[in-house]
Amino acid sequence: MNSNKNVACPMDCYDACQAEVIDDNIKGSKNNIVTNGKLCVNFAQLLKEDNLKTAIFENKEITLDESLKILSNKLKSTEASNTLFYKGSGNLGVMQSATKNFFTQYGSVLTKGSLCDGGGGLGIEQGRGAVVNPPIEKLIDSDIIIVWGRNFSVTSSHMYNLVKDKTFVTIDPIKTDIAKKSKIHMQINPKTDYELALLLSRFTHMQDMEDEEFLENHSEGAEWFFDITRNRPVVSYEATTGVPLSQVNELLELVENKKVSIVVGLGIQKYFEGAQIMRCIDSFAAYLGVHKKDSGGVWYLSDSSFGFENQLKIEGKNKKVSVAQVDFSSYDLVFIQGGNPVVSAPNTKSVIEGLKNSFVVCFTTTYNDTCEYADLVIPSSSFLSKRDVRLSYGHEYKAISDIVEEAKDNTISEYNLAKHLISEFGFKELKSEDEIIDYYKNTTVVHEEFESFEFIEELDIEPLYKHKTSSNFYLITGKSKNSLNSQFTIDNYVYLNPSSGFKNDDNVKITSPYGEADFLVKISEDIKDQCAFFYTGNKKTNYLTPNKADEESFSAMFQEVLLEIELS
Ligand SMILES: Nc1nc2c(c(=O)[nH]1)N[C@H]1C(S)=C(S)[C@@H](COP(=O)(O)OP(=O)(O)OC[C@H]3O[C@@H](n4cnc5c(=O)[nH]c(N)nc54)[C@H](O)[C@@H]3O)O[C@H]1N2
Ligand SMILES: Nc1nc2c(c(=O)[nH]1)N[C@H]1C(S)=C(S)[C@@H](COP(=O)(O)OP(=O)(O)OC[C@H]3O[C@@H](n4cnc5c(=O)[nH]c(N)nc54)[C@H](O)[C@@H]3O)O[C@H]1N2
Ligand code: SF4
Ligand SMILES: [Mo]
Repeated sequence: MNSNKNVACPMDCYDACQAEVIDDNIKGSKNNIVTNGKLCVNFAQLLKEDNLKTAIFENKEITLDESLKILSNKLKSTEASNTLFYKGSGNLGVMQSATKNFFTQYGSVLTKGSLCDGGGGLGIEQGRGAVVNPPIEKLIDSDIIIVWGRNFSVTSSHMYNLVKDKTFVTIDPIKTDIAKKSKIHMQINPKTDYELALLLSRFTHMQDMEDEEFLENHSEGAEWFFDITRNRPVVSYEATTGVPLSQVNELLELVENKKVSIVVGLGIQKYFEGAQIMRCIDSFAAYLGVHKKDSGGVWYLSDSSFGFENQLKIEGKNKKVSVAQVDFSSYDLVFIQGGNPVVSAPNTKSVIEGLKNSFVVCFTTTYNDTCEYADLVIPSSSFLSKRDVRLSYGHEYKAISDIVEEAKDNTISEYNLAKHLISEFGFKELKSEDEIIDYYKNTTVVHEEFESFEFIEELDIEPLYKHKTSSNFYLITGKSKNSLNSQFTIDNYVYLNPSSGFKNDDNVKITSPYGEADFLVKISEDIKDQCAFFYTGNKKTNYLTPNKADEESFSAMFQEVLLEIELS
């Protein structure tokens, strides 16, 4: 391995770690303040992955060249508008979108929305114009960190390390690692976060803690927002949110005259009205005056490419379909890159049925669950053999990747595949790799604060509890320390509270309006009663989830569902 070279962790993770090769070993960089010399277990697992060594066509091993010919011929003989380009987030380097450039020019259908952060992102955009996190220094300079629907110490372990001595408050139905480290844990009922945000705003007003200067000079609609908070008697929130008023008082006492940060995660927005819910939380933050202070602020999964011009983008008139609702069977050819929709997309049964009825190309580093349904598998080169730049959705530092290992035979990078196809079809060429990488390396985005905050002024959210029967369970999913979405060490259990009446190792059948699947039970006090918890990557969970788009952002809403559980 070449020494003194950079390696960016390619994985979909807030931390976007920078590594470097030292004496033939890959080590976390000490110069990157977030990475701070350490990498995680998932990085170690990534290095040990059994990457594809040959291409596969109709279950037979073939060479890379043969696979590229089959792909070109198939694309030439298929109507472009009957093809779909589907990109997952297995590698988040900027060079990954080279192929999207080709498929845009070719005329494929593309996807819109997200399986991840789309709803919440839209909510922030509606209030502040763009989804941008404050500089990480402001998090480090705060006194109190409210962790809202995010498993902060697990899903961004490096960001957590920078602030681990702060006082934490966690709002989560599950007793997560960070909840156990918190001074207050509000074990909230699922999909009631907007109610808690309204209640907290009401208490903020009752205790004269609102930021009058911000409300007068930097915002619009605060009175309308405050009106919504007054719609209901204060005590009625206790039953619906499951959060005692005493804890609400405790939180406000804790934050009074303190520098406050709120780190919001996916958990609050895996629902139909995810954007409205996020906007309520951001509005509470605005009301309390968390924005525009020297320290503190609100963090979410920011738009990591904000302020950069996409060097691989090309304008096209391509049709776009919601990624949550993709019907793979309606295309003659489906090209899947860096994704594993058989496990990660909602409604596994319809995903599999769809894939069985289309010509499926998987462009991937490893033979994943989706490859089982592929006609053609093209091996992507390892991240160690690709030049790239990794931007972060957690903080403002970028990571750089040089080539530290020669690409394995019969593998190809995303950039080279795109270049090859573009030349085959005589399309407009890509910029050179040097030019693209230099642009991202040399461009610094200066943080600009939003001008004015727009409060949410109307609310229309249908709570899940309204339709929940006493035998129903809420579906909750969250990331695991030992896996990265569907990659690495997968846990297929359903986790239930002891009050569920089930016991360890029970075989249960779980049913939802969208499908059913069998699971083995693990009992845990950490799970709130009436919740069924599954780690992300569980091979069965998405048999239960709706392949429908949320209200406004075309994104998935994995938790907009109620479950029935019985012994099987
Ligand atoms: N180790 C590891 N790290 C990862 C990943 C991984 O797979 N493994 N995945 C990466 C990716 S792709 C992403 S997007 C990020 C996401 O990272 P996070 O934002 O932390 O997302 P999740 O773990 O999905 O969910 C966060 C929390 O929301 C809680 N929750 C669920 N429903 C509700 C609710 O209604 N209200 C509230 N208040 N909380 C709720 C869950 O219990 C969970 O603890 O993590 C990244 N980092
Ligand atoms: N029920 C439920 N479902 C969820 C979630 C949840 O919390 N609960 N989380 C959602 C979230 S936040 C996300 S982000 C999505 C993630 O969903 P996906 O984007 O589908 O991610 P993975 O399932 O991890 O699959 C990534 C694949 O990319 C491949 N890969 C890795 N590196 C490269 C590379 O360099 N090049 C190429 N071509 N391929 C590569 C790997 O082999 C791996 O199989 O899942 C979503 N699905
Ligand atoms: S913490 Fe995240 S970015 Fe850092 S090495 Fe692990 S997976 Fe990669
Ligand atoms: Mo994600």
